[in-house]
Amino acid sequence: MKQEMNKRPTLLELLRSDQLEFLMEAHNGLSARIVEETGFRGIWASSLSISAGLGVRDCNEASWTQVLEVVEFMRDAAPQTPILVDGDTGFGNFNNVRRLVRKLEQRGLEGVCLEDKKFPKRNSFTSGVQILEDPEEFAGKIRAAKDCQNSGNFTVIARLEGFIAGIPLHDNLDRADRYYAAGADAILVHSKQNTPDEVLAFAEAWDRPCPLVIIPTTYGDTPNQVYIDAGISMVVWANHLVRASISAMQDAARMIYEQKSIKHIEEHIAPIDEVFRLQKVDELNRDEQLYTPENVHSNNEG
Ligand code: SPV
Ligand code: MG
Repeated sequence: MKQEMNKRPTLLELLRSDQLEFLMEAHNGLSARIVEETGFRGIWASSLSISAGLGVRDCNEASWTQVLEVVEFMRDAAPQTPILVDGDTGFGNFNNVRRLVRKLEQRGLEGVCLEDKKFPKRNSFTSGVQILEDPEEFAGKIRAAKDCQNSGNFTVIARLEGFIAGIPLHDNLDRADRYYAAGADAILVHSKQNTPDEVLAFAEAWDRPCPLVIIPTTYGDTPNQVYIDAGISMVVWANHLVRASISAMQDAARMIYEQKSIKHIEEHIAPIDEVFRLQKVDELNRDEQLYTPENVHSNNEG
């Protein structure tokens, strides 16, 4: 049977669309499928959430090949939705970046976001010193990523961590200019303030024809119209599904632990059939009719 046509938009199309676009975080195959069926047009494969799901810190404790395994499951589980992989610093120098890009493309991922910190990085919201990469070194990583991609649609986003590290606007603009010149398809400007002031100041000063992406985790009460008016192209909701799952799992575990029973938990959790639906067990049941000897045999006889 013919493969279904690939209908998903590309990340580049989302970045260049004339509306504000949203990427929703996912961290494994299950959450990616839920994001897709909810209707989001793109997925953010968050390093924080993938790390949390693996039970480790977001400091490159999971290796890049372990991340690759996770995003491959996500790819398969959400075949109609483009995935932007949070590639941290690229796990090394330009050469590690090249290998990452090639492997992501081979596994059907549409893009990577690389941040201008030193490897190993630490999550932007954790306390402790944030060490920035030399801007020319980082520009070389962006250039290497763009030079080695096979598909014209593969998207490389350069993420500015300057505000996170405490450097001023003009230094961030200088860095962004170099990354744009190196071929970045978009600039992600990150801030940990509880107002959008830093990213709005950046957007106001940014005059290159290169889309802007933001992660408004700490200033999430800002109306979307503010971003639209500022010319921002894409918003990343970066960690909300892993946080939702943490709360849900803690509540269920506590209830069962305290009651020493599962009698009252059913009304609080998804039914088993919902697990099977999300796993597409019905598809397997259907295909068993086609491919297993006992069914082929009885079908032929019938
Ligand atoms: C992530 O989701 O892993 C991110 C965004 O990189 S942040 O946690 O804000 O650094
Ligand atoms: Mg991250």
